[in-house]
Amino acid sequence: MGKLDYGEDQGVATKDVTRVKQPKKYKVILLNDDYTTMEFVVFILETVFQRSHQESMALMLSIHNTDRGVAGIFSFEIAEMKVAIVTELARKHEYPLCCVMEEE
Ligand code: TYC
Repeated sequence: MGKLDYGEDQGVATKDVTRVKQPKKYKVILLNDDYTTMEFVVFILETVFQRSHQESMALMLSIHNTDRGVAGIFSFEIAEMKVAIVTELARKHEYPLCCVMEEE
């Protein structure tokens, strides 16, 4: 009597809320230029970005007409690697093709 009853089963309700942050994604973007051949851009889209021939043709033409286009969306490390591979292949073939990444 006279004592507060802190009954064991009446504690403050708590709730564990675990918020899992989604890792950021990055767009790998190809820029248009006047010197890289259409065939080379299609080759890049097919081999580095695993696009079908039809898809690659359509995307290449869209980049040609609008000046830029998204080749794919990846985690930071994969996007960085794709940019490096495209840049190396372009330089090896002496094309000025520009490939950059942007946070989605
Ligand atoms: N504009 C180039 C041409 O007419 C083709 C091209 C397309 C180049 C897309 C770069 O990202 C590019 N030969």
